[in-house]
Amino acid sequence: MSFKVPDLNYDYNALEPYIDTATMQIHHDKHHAAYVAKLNDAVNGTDFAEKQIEDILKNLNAVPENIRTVVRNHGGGHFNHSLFWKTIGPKAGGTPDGTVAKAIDAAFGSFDSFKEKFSAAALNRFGSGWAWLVRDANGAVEITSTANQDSPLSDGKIPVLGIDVWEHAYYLKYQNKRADYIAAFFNVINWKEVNALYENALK
Ligand code: MN3
Repeated sequence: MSFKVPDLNYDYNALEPYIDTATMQIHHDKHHAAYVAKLNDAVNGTDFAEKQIEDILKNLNAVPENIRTVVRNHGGGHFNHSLFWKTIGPKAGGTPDGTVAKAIDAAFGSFDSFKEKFSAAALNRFGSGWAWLVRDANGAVEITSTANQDSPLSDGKIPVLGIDVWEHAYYLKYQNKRADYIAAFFNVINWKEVNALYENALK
């Protein structure tokens, strides 16, 4: 058994004009595939090849030291991107509803306040990384940011939404204008899926 890049549930061009076709194709077929290939190379022949990526990232200290950094980077890349493809989509955006909407209001006061803080976390991540909406075991949400491909799972948090702010996620269309990409991202957030991730984690 080995890790695999999940198929997209929509076409490469489905997120136009917010995320362009070429970026989707390269990001999914090349970048994500490279994380998976390097992860598989690292865990090949070990017990970790049979584990869930979530479980591996929750306890990186259990990974042998000689492959730990590779698993952290490329396993994180695999998990983070798998979540990313699911939580964006066509005919999406707008505002959340369901349980996650209530948690957002409780934590930030309003959706607009959440949007402002999430955007700031994404904009202010220096270099490559992610901004996240995460939840804890009690269902409370907060905004975090990680460098490189580090996953909130490794910090004991459950990610329910993430924005990739590596330049490969936006540079073809937005060049240096990361803020414009972040603003556009809100038009492709699949809140139904975010809510499902939030609620599944409650079980
Ligand atoms: Mn990426």
